[in-house]
Amino acid sequence: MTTLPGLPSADRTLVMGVVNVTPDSFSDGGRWFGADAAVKHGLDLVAQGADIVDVGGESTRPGAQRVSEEEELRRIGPVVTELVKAGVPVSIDTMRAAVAAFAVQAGATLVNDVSGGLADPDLPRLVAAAGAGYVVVHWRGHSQDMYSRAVYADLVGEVRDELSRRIEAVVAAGVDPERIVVDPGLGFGKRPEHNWPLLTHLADIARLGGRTFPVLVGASRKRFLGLLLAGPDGTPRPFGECDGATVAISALAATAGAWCVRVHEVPANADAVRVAAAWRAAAARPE
Ligand code: PMM
Repeated sequence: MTTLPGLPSADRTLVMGVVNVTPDSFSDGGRWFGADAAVKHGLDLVAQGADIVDVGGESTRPGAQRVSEEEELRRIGPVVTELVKAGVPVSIDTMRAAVAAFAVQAGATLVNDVSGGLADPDLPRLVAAAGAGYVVVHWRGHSQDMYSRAVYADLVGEVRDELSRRIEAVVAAGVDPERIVVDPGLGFGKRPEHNWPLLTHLADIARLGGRTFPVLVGASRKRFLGLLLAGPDGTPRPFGECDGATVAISALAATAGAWCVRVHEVPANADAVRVAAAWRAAAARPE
């Protein structure tokens, strides 16, 4: 498995546990809104097997309105600070340079930018100066109007081309290519049916501009899983009941060589990436 400087490494896919310090996130909004609850949740995720904790203060669910920078900082500040103090590898889920600047100053080692540097042009320069890792996510616009842009003639080709252009831009801003992680951005500017071919082409998404980048997969509790598991009357399965499907995706993505899976419920996903590692090792051994 690829090792990124300053980040945990293992001979298996890593598990990133999610702490959304928001009242309205996609799947767990409101549960960890207070700083104390959020810190405790992050520590619990590590105890359950998370390798990295991803802290976010702004919901990106479809239709979500943006929060102010001050409010985002107020939400994530104490959580990042306390988790770093406790020795937890922290990733900051933000599209804002000022929020990332606070977090890396406090000791976060990965900046998870779902806009791939498009939302705030100062963010890539900040990541470069801090020497942090950078998750470059495929994205076509803010959540209010994300589906209007979900039109593709050649889905995998367009996602690869757009990711390549974002990588060129962030490298031009000074980001070390060795510290870049790519992410197909499941659900971001994607209709439910778009997510599946991206999942089955992770190796193609990893190979961009002559390099192979580590890949992060964020399928956890997303709407396309709820739709897959809809009841007989077509009602989507609620988010909280999609963890089994998330675990299946983690096993498959890890078997396909994903660097990391971003999940809300850690224990079964931590098992799944270990199963996948054993599977890959056995497949690589001669009989
Ligand atoms: N998805 C969400 C938030 N952050 N970050 C990355 N890198 N990849 C993702 O797919 C991703 C992300 C939205 O999910 P949530 O609001 O349910 O946590």
